Order: sequence, then C-alpha cells, then structure tokens
Amino acid sequence: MFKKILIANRGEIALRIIRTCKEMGIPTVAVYSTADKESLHVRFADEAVCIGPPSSAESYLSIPKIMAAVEITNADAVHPGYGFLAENADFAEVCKEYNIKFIGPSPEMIRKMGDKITAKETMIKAGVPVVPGSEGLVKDVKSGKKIAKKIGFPVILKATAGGGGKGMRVVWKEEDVEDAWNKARAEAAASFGNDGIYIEKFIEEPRHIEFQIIGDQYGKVVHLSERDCSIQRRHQKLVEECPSPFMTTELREKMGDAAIQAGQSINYEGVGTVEFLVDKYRNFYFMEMNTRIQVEHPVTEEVIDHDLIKEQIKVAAGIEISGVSYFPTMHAIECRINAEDPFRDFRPSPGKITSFHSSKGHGVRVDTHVYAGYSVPPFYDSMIAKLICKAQTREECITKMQRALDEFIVEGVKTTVPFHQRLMKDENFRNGNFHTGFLNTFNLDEDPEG
Ligand code: MV4
Repeated sequence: MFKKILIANRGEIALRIIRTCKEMGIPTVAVYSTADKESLHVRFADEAVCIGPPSSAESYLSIPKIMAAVEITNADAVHPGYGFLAENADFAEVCKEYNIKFIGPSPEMIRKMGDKITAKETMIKAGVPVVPGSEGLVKDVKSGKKIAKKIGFPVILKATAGGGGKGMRVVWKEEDVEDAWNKARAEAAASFGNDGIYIEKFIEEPRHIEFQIIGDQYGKVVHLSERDCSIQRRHQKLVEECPSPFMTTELREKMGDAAIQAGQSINYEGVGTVEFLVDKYRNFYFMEMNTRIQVEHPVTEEVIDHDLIKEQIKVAAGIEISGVSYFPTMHAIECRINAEDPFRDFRPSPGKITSFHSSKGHGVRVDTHVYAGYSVPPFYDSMIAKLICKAQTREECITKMQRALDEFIVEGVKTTVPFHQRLMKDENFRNGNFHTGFLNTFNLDEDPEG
C-alpha cells in the first residue's frame, strides 16, 4: 500500500479523499493556493504545502508546483480528484517518470479517451454501439456536406478534442453546414488548439446515462450500475440519480455489458465512467469515457454501499477486485448546491458564508468543504456542497430530498437550493419524464426576494 498520498485538488473532493485515506491508515498531503489557506482540506490533511497564488494555472494546474510538493513531502502517490489535472496525460506521464503512482489509468489510456475520434474508433473495435457518423476526421466542408447528406439531417459536428459541449454544432439542413463547420472549427481551435471535427447523426432528446466501471491491473472489469445525469444546464450537471428512472433490467444488462466490454477491451485500470446517449426507443450509443472519479460518484456509493475512493486506491496499489457487477437495490439522488443565483441565470455568487446548516437525518449525506465563516473564492468552481439522499424508492427519495433541501440553510451567498426545491415539485421530473433538453423549457418561479 502507498506510504503517503498527495491530493492534487481542493474543495470537497480533497476532503473526501483525505477521509478515505485516514480510514485506510494512509498519511496525506494537501496542496493549496493562497486563496485556500483557510480551507478544511489544509487542516485535515497530515501535511500541507502552499503551491502558489489563487489562479489555477499557477497552482492546481501547475505540474512543476505539484511535483515540487510531491518531492519535498516524499509522497509516493498522487490522487488528482476531478477537474484540474485529473485527465491530463502529461501529468500522469510526469508522475510515471518520477516513479510516483498516479491514481488513475495510464497516460496512454487518458490520451486515447481524451481524443474523441480515437475513443470512438476504439469502442467500434470493442463492439460497443456508437452513433452513426463519419469515419474519423472530416477533412473539409465539402466532404462534411457529403457525409451529412449520407447520414441524414439533423447531424451534429463535434470537436475531436472536445467534451462538455464546446466546439459542437447541430445542423438541420444542408445550407447550414458551412456556417456550422466554420463556427465549430474556430471554437475548437480557440478552446483546444485542435480544430479536428467529426460528424454524427444528431440524436434528438436523448438521456445521458453513464455507467460506473472499475478495472484492476489484472484485466478484470466490473460495472457498478448507472447514473442518470440528464438534468443539466449548459453542460453542467445539476442532479444525478441511480437507478435511472428510464432503466429496465434488460437495458441495464445490455448497457452494463457494453460498459464492461469498453473497459475490458482497453485493459482499463481504475475507476472510470462510460457515458451513453439513450434515445426514446432505448437505443444506446457510446458518447465519451471519463478516466477519473466523478463529482457524482456518491450516488453510486450510496446504492451499492461501497467507498469508491477506497476501491480506486486499492486497484492503484495492485489489489485485485473481487465480486461481480452490481445492481442498485436502493434509490439515490444528488443535488449539486452551487454558490450561484438561479434567478439570475445561475450567475456565480462568491463571498462569505455568514451562516450554514447542512441537512441531516436518516438517508441524508452532505459532502462539503464549507462552513459558517468560510469565504467562497471567485477563482474556482462554484459548487459548495453535494446533497445526497437515499431511500427504498425514487418517490421516497424525492420526498426525503425535499425535506433535506428545506433544512439546508446557507446565508451570505445565493445558492441553487431554490432551483432544486422547484425541480423536486415538477410533475415531469417526478414521473421520470425528462431528457437532456429538459431544463431549456423549465421555468423557475419568481424570486421570493424580488
Ligand atoms: C450528442 C447529442 C446528440 N446527438 N451527440 C453534449 C456534450 C458532449 N459530451 C456530447 N453532447 C451531445 N452529443 C449526438 N450524436 C447531444 C448532446 C448533448 C448533451 C449530451 C449529454 C448531456 C447533455 C447534453 C446537452 C446538449 C447536447
């Protein structure tokens, strides 16, 4: 087992990782920017190293700064959390060169899944269903038009370096291909320094359903069931749940097999997520694979009753996974509580939290790094807590979530709590009748504060 783990992250996930390390008897090192010196991850880790000024580029994203902290503390492993360097193949490679275990897959694997065309080609070879589309990169707008006509409109142009919606354009008719092509390429070049574009059939009103997988160093891969992440706004997930209200036993078996196949075919090591688009006929298509622990992992932890960070550290240390794939016997929902004003276009609302009471009680879990008196810095992600509820049925889980949201008190900054309260009352949400476009037509009530 590792002698000391450095956590190259901040916020709730840094704390989350420290907690598991403590339970495993592994000493931890926190790193922090000057904006985070009062943070709980700094206080709860065994050691802490300041790695620079508030800007992410000069702190949490700086490979030399992180490696210097590894060196002076003698850590033998790095946990990257999510975001920041978690899917940076160069960082994983530097760790390898220095003989430091990067808790995650190999640099090659990260690189392979980071390039969407390569990922898709890999999945086709593995027999995983993918959306019909171009064979690899589209070389120019002329062949783009030809391919689009062959696939049939609507189509979607996607950046091979993309993910999270950037460099994406939906096209409904031939006349609009050229304009979309130019825009997608310019956006891809500006965002990723790579203007490679591919084309797919556009799946209308899809659900986003992802499978949690875990693979060990001996080629074994299992899945830990799905999460429905269809409740998103501008590619930011707001609510995740397991099981998906759209899931059937038959579909779970098919998608679970495909997810395992995806992992096994690449000898995947670590925790990973295979994302699928699911259409209204329950056809499913591989979309992307994430090679990190995800924000919404607690939803899975609650329904399968396993600590995913612990499993992740164990497989990184070379321990074999036991057991078979899992299925959910409970229902869990996560609401992301962000310091944003849902009545003002989800505008960030950083500042000092003057009072804070987190929900408690049976079946309620809150993962957070904040407390009364904490200042939410303006430099990073605005998520301040994850509220996770668990119950026997979806209906009970929603009721519990409503109760838990009502007792979640944050003063000093605006939060997404009112949004979630409204969502939990929505008839379509309650009936499981939603897809990724759901929030486009969702109306919040008036701001009670005007
Ligand atoms: C799609 C799609 C429909 N058809 N691909 C959005 C982010 C990126 N990871 C892929 N995305 C999509 N790809 C085809 N062929 C619709 C989306 C999409 C979406 C996917 C998941 C969750 C939310 C979404 C919101 C808008 C569009």
